[in-house]
Amino acid sequence: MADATYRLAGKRVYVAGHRGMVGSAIVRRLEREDCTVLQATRSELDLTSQAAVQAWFAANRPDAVFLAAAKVGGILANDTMPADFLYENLMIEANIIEAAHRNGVEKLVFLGSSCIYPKFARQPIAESELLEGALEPTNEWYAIAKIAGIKLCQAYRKQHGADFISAMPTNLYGTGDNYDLKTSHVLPALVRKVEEARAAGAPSITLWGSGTPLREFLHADDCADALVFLMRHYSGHEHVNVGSGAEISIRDLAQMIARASGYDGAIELDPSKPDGTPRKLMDSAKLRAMGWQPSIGLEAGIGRTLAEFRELQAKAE
Ligand code: GFB
Repeated sequence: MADATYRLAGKRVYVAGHRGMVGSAIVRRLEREDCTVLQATRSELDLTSQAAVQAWFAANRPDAVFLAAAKVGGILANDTMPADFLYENLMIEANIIEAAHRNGVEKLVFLGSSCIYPKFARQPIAESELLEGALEPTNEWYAIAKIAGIKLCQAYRKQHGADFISAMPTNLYGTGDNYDLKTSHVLPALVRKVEEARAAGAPSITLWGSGTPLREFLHADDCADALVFLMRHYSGHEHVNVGSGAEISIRDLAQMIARASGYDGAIELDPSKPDGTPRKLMDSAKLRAMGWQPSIGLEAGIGRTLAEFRELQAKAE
């Protein structure tokens, strides 16, 4: 285990984005630490307003920050709302990082995404692949904003000695995910498609694209655990990959979800929808070497997600 570089005990810890999937997982994880968690809802604090963010930091004086607030979405949302993904994410991260610096925040963890890497990055993707090639066009807007966030942390570290670090999680899923088929990521979309097809006795479900892209999935609770680990144990210029190390094709993922759900219909393809990056497996050796590893396997995570989706459906009825 790496030496602790930052102690959370007795600290005021702001979780930006506490209503989101990762932010809410961080809040649950921090219940096990002896710290005070600070949160602000969207109506209390508009993170795209520089003045509002400065005022909130001056009034609330956090010691540490998890920057998990972001405009996020799946491949189609990224591809159809490029201005929102670029503008909102740049504003949120620039405002929070500058306010954290001005108000003496001791430690900040910025949350990025594996889409920061080139479309055809060498696999598994090491941290050193950043800016080595052209980005995947469907999500370059989001990727550019997240790369800017990494660079902001590095710049404040270099110029001001701020202990701001960046973590790059792989494709995430988990409690509180977005199940809207137009804007969601693939795993919650397939959970919804399979469950609805089973309930309706439908003969098939349809996947976007070719079904051949490979993705690596990590449960948001594992991600939150890794982020708390990094806040405590890592202080460095380079960002750190946070992955599970296991990859699966989209078609195999659909089959795994169908099996878990008890759905035996056919799986069809809609080639008019984009595939995105062909393969996105991160090399998380750096994090593993520090002593962290995930604890929720994909089958167990899908089981939990199906149960949570069924609960949501039951509540809605
Ligand atoms: O999860 P996803 O939207 O994001 O799509 P990315 C992953 C793959 O699943 C793509 C396919 O090849 C999709 O075409 N897919 C199949 C589907 N059926 C579906 C479906 O019903 N819904 C969705 N959403 N996909 C995102 C980036 O890329 O990943 C973000 O756009 C971010 O910026 C995020 O980085 C982690 O992995 O392709």
